[in-house]
Order: sequence, then structure tokens, then C-alpha cells
Amino acid sequence: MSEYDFKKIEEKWLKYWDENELFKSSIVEGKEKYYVLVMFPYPSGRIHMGHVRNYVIGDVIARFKRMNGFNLLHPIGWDAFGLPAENAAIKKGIHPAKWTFENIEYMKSQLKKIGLSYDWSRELATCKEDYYKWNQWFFIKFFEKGLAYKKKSSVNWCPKCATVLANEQVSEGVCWRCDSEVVQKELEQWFFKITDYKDQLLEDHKLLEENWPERVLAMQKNWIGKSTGVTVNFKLEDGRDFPIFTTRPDTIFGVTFMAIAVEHPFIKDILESADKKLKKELEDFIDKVKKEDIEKRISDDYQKEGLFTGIHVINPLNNKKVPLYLANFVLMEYGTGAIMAVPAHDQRDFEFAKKYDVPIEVVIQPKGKELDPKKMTEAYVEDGIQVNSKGFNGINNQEAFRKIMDHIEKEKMGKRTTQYRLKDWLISRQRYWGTPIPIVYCDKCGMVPVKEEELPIKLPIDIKIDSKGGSPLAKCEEFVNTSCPKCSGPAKRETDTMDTFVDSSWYFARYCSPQNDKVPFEKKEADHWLPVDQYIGGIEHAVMHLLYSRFFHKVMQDLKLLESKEPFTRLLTQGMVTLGGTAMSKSKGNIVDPDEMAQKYGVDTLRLFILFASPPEKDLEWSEKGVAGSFRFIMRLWKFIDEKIDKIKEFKDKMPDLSAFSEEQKGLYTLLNRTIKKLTEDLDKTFHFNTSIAAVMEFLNELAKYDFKDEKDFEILNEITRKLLIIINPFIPFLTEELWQSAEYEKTVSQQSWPEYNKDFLRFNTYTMVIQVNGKIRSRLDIELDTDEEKMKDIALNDEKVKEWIKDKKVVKVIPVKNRLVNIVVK
Ligand code: ANZ
Ligand code: ZN
Repeated sequence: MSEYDFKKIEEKWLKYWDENELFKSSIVEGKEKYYVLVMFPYPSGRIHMGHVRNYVIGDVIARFKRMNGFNLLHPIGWDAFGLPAENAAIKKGIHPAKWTFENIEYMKSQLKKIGLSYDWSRELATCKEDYYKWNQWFFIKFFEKGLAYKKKSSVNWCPKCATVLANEQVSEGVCWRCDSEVVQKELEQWFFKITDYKDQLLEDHKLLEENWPERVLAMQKNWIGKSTGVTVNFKLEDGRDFPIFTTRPDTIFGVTFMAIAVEHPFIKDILESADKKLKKELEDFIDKVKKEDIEKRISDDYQKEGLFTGIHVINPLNNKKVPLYLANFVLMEYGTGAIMAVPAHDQRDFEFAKKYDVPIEVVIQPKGKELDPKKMTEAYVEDGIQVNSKGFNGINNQEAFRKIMDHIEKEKMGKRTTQYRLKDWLISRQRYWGTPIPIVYCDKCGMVPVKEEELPIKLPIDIKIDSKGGSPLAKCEEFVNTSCPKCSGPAKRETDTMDTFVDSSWYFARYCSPQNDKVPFEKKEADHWLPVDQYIGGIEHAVMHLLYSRFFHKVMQDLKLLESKEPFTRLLTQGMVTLGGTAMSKSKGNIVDPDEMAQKYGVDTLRLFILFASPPEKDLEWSEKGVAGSFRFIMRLWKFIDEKIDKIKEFKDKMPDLSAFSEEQKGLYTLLNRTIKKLTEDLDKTFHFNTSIAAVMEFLNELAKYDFKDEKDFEILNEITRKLLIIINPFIPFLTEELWQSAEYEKTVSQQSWPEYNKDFLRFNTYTMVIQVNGKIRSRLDIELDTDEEKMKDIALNDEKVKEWIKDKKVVKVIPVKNRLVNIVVK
């Protein structure tokens, strides 16, 4: 009997896999490829349980696909630029580079211990020159194509991070990283023109529909926010145009006021025409609103406020004069920055009208009812019959919608337009630890991109980082002063760095040829490996990383760098790891350290628990009791095989003769094949590893009850051991390698092919359950003997034939009779 010494076993196999480069990949002609990718970690210092979960899920899929004969790519790297490194520099006086590389070293050793089957030869770190050089190269390509441009605009500023943020990085008015309130500032910034790809990004959802979570696609769709409507030219009293965008032309006869954003250029005219007192009021209001975050301004529960400008606007459809207000809920970034307001049919306008005592006019009446504006408590936003709308009365509003739109276009009062919520991606940051933007400013030539052969523009290492704010690069003269790539005259470098989401927008392609120094990646490699077949990561990236990567991929396709349309064919968003019901986090103080758990129970136990406790997409509540349970199972498994190892060895080349089985042997053999089938299906499609592991546990229980005594039993035992070790290797790689070797089987278990199951041995101990509806037999089903009553009911109610019989009827009672029948009583 040998002891289960997991530490020794782990060390031994880590060394073996490493030395023999078991998981290294390269193109193999004629073999189908499979690319499994996990979102690469930010080197924050230590691996946390969320990482472990993400990476173990990825590893199970990788090992399964490898065993199924795929030419597999499973790489890992480091998302290594970013603010925490700079903050550590300020706090502890360590250089960001040192801090980052030390963290990478440490976390790498942690990752290695978990037994993840990565091709470490492809490891990359985005903060290294050989990587960020290509960020700069892409920037120049984008610049040449007009996809990178600079403009002055009102942008999100996080005072704590002392930098601007992209819209995607602000949620409910706070910074995605530090939760500080974000304020608005007018600044010159660099943008990537993601809006050029908005239609394609939407359109290509159809390629992802089947294999991406619906929720992620819905979030992206909503973020892109396409809506169709009309731009209508309202008129100022002096005859000038005052265009607005509306998605509800059917409500245009119900306009009782107009509203304009505080950032609108027309504000200048308004201020000029206002008297002194009003001017002051307007200016105060404008200042106040400008400070507020955009997302907050459009949220439903935001307090609607406004101020009458003293100006009136004329509705071109009925020539009615209505007052123009400044309003905090109107945004400059959307439509024309001005709106027609219809309090009767728009909730925001309704609240505003109630507050400022503006009239309400109903133009759509619900069928069979009559709304009275004085008694309304909220806007009526449903469909109905058109009223008070001149020539359009009496028809339903959907029809009026089209007719009014046609009328507006025919009379040249406006035209159909499509609006998007998506804005261009703000990519410049006033920080040090990122990719320098490769642009030079020359007095003579203006803005000039750096020459390709001069890349990379290196981040200067000798630099002072302090908490005073402002870009550290701007204070580094050796960096700033340069010569113009065009005229060689004196020039200055751009001192902003790129958003780190640029780094992660194409890293999946860099893995295809990580060492190449001539191109970001070789086309042949990229076309072989991409798209990623299975991508795994957190839902928090639904509209940042995942949208940016899709955009980048499309640009790369247009640059003819690769052929595929989308970067990630299938996406799995794993749930969080929680303790006491809340996500593990440092700030909450509810962290469980993976290392500690691995020390105490071994890596296989840690992996098994994580996979068993919950299906991947659901949250996982940590429980040390559960971990201990997994450990006990592993011990039982070890003991079961270890005790019989001599017999297994003795029979290791004998396959059982299937024809001469006893009933008992048949049962045992059937269990094996059913277990293989179950795991094959779970690992291939549903990824419900928890139910796979439950099936393995049940199997082991049955095995433990079985009395292995004659030759035939041992032949079966040998086959069971062989196949079982293979199919559970993806979950617990160390133990399975060790036992595989003890049994003196060939090579390593990691190198084996996934076993097929024998279709003739999938059923045993079954009986034919009869299903009756109101006492009449409507269906028959083969199910397992002794299936419990609840399960019988469930099976009966889900039977397709039965469903036909009971649809549209009310199920009054379901009566199961064990090992015989189920009677469903319906009315
Ligand atoms: C009148 C109206 C009546 C509207 C009604 C809606 C309902 P979506 O669907 O999200 O695209 N809007 C237009 N520009 C705006 C801006 N710059 N800031 C704030 N709101 C703006 O929203 C389109 C609707 O949002 C437009 O249609 C407009 O209000 C408002 F019963 O026009 B609607
Ligand atoms: Zn120049």
C-alpha cells in the first residue's frame, strides 16, 4: 500500500510535464485545431480564487479537447500595464517595472502549481517592448486609416486615478477601477473610431448568437444602442433651423416644450439674448449640470431639472410656439443635443412638465378609454388611437408614425435618421505605465507619426512618479524632446500613453506567433489558430474588453492581417467565487487563499472542489467542508485503485471478453460505459462538470460494493481503471498521472486518447414505466429500476407524447407507483 503524498506527486509531475514539453503546440497539418483561451491576468501580486476557477475550467476543456485528437493551443500571458503598478510606485517607492515583473514571477509559480496545461513557450507580457511595440504599430496603422484621431471634447476624468476614462469605464458615475465619482473635463484626447464599425459589430451578432451568452450580446447591443427615428427641423422665431431627433414622430402634435443640452453651441445665442439676471441664472445652471456624469444624467431616477431660456421654438407641423428650456437630462452627445418634449407620452418629459407647470397634451388615446391630462399620474407610452393630430386622427399610432414621417420628408421638414449610443473609444491616458503613443509634434509639420522602423518608442525607465498628478512622461525631458520624423527639426513627443484595453484587444492573435519581431503575428499562424474556439472569462468585460477586441479584430481583418471575422467563436462567462454570499475581495476581507488550500489538501482536491461545487456559469460559494468532502473522495479513489494495483498490473494487457459476462459483470461494465458517455457529453457541450463529477462519485460507490474475485472481474477492473483515469484526468491531473504510472500503462495519461463508450452497454436494470393520462395509457418509457417517485413524476411530465396530451389542460394530480407506472390526472 502506498500513501497518497500529494506534494510529492505534484512536484514530480510538474517537472515531468515541463521537461517533456507535453503541452507545447505548433501547427500540425491535417489535424483539426482547437484554441482554448482564458482571459489573461493582471499581475496584481497573488493569484486569487477567481483566477483559479477561470483557469481550471479552461484547463479541463483544453485537456479534454487534446485527448479528443485536436491540435490544441492553450496559452497564457500577462496584462501587465496599468495603474496599480504606478500606485505601488507612489506608495512604496518601487519602480512599476520591478513591481510588475516580480509579481509576474510570483504569480507564474502559483499558476504552474495548479497543473494548468499551458504552452508556456508562448507566454507574453504586454509591458515588454516586444509586445507594446506592436500596440504602437497598430496605432500608426489606425492613424493612417483615420481610425485614430485627436479631438477636444468633454471627457470623463477620475480625480483619484488622475486620468481620463473611456465611457465604457464609467458605470453609474463612478470609475471602474477605484469607484471615485467621475467629473467632466474639456480636454484634447486621442480616440479610436470604433463607431466606423458599429453596424458591423451589430450585424455580426448573428455569428455569435448560438455560442455566446445572450446576456453579453444584449449588453453589447444596448451599448451600441441603435435607434431609428427622424430629425425634424423646428424653427426659431427668426426663421433659423432648430433640428431635433425623435424616435416618436407620432407624438409630434403633442409637443408642449423643447429642451436643449447645456453643452449645445446655441447656448451662446441664448446667453446673448438673456438679460443680466437670467444670464446669471443660466450660467449657474450650466456650470452645475456640466459637472455631472453623463450616465447619471440619463438614468431614470435622476432628478429632472431645467430653466426657461426666454426663447420660443415653432413646431413645423402645426406652427405652434412652445418654450425652450435648458434641461439636465438632454445630452449633447446624442442626436442633435436638443429634443422636442411630449409630456403626455414620455415619462421624463412628464416629470419635467409637472415640476415646471408646462401643459400636457394627449395625442394618443388608449382604446376604449379617454386620458385626461389633468388626472394623469404618469406618461402614456403604449400604442393607441391618434387624436389632436390634424390630418392624422383616428388611425392607430403605428400607422400615424409612418404617415407623419412620410409627411415630414415630403414637406422637407426633416428626414429619417439612425442614431447610435456608441461613442468613439477614448484611448489616451495621462499616466506612465502604459504604451507611449507614437506621435511627434513639430512646429513646422504638425502632428507626425513616428516611422515604423523607429518602433518601439520605449518607455523611459529612469523617471519620477509622484502623487502630484499630471503625466509623468511630460516631465521627462529626454523623452519629450526629439526630432521630427519628416523634417528632422526639433519636435516634441506625445506624452500620453494608451488605455491598457488596447493591449488586450489583440493579445489572442499575438499568441499565434509571440516571438516574431517582424510583424505583430504571422498571417499563416493567425489563420490557422484563429478564431479562438472557446474563450473563458468574467462577465465584467461584456462591453469593454469583448467589444474592443471585436472591433480590433475587424480592423485587423480590413488591414488584411488575418481572415476571420470574429475573435471568439464561443464564450463562457464564469460565475464569481463567493464567501458568505458576496464575491471574494480584499476590501470585503473574505478571501480564501488558493495556495493555503493547495498546501492543506493538494491541488487535485482544490480543482475537484471548484469544479464540483457549481456549474461554471453560476456563482460558487466557497465551503471548506466541501473541500474536505472532495479530499475524502480523492482518498477513496486513491485507496480503491492502489489496493488492487498488483491485480491491475497483472491484467493490464487483457481486454475483457464481452460475450461471457455474468449479469453482475454486465451491470458493472454498463456503469463504466454510462459514465464515459456522461462525461463525454458534459465536457463537450454543457460544461456541467459538477454533474460529471457526481457521476464519477456514484460510479466509485458502486465499484466499492463490487466483489472483484475471478479473472473476468480483473479484466474488467483493468479496463475500468484505464478508462476512468483518462476521463477524470482533466479534473485531477496529478493523481491520475501517478496511478497511471503505478499501473504501468504506456506513456502518461495526459497523452492518451479519450475513450469511446460501448453503445451496447448503456442500459441495465431498467423496466418499462407506463404513463397514463386520466387512467389511459399514453406513453411507455424505459427507466432505471427503483427510480424515486419524484424523479418518475418529472420524467413522466417531460415526456414528449405526454406533453401533447396534457397541453392546454390543468394537471390536478400526478400519482407515481414505484417500478410500475405514473398516472397524471388532468382537467
Ligand atoms: C419625443 C418623444 C416622445 C421621444 C416620446 C420619446 C418618446 P432612444 O430610443 O434611446 O434613441 N432624445 C433625443 N435626443 C436626446 C438627447 N440628446 N438627450 C436626451 N434625450 C434625447 O431615445 C430617443 C428619444 O430620446 C427621442 O425621442 C427623444 O425623445 C430623446 F413619447 O422625442 B423622443
Ligand atoms: Zn517637422
